[in-house]
Amino acid sequence: MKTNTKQISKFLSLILRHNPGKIGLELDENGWADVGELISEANKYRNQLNIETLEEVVATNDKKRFAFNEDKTKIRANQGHSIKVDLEYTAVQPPEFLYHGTVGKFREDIRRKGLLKMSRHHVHLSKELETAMKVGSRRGVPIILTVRSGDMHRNGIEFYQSDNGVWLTDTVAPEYIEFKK
Ligand code: HQG
Repeated sequence: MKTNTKQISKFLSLILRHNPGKIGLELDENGWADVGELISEANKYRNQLNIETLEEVVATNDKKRFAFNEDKTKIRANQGHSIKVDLEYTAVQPPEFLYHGTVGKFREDIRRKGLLKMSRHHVHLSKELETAMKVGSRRGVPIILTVRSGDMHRNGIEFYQSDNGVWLTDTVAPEYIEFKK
């Protein structure tokens, strides 16, 4: 079956992370939407959304953006929300260094203020350099910042890992960031 999974993924990101009200949907406090409700509300706006297409998107999404609960009656985004939801993360010990991909025009602001979560719940960091390169490339020529996450953790700052492997923290103060050049 070939459905337009990319388009559905974008639509689900909008609804499950940012604006469920757009299709009259409500998420519970942990970010879950009822699958039946999502399908019926979404189909008032778009065609082709059914349990099979949802399953396909959950299984094949390049960044594992979405997850079902155990009996597949509920679905939520794994991270990236701008609306307030409690994803019940537990704090975990980070690796010694994590990377953040951004672009040169933000460098001076980040040097002064550190990494801020902007419109998301957390600052997003990755263990792999390559992932950070991809994240930065969304905005132009990427620059990579190295975050001394081990030092942050030893100083009592908490880190979380989303279900799809993104490292999350509240803010990264400038003293923990290594700027090349
Ligand atoms: C920058 C995508 C100025 C920050 C990606 C970034 C990732 C500052 C932008 C995920 C700043 C925020 C997250 C400061 C941070 N001054 N700029 N003090 N602090 N910034 O999109 O990390 O497709 O909210 O460098 O693949 O780029 O949504 O964060 O450029 O995993 O699943 O402000 O989003 O995943 O941008 O990306 P974002 P991000 P999804």
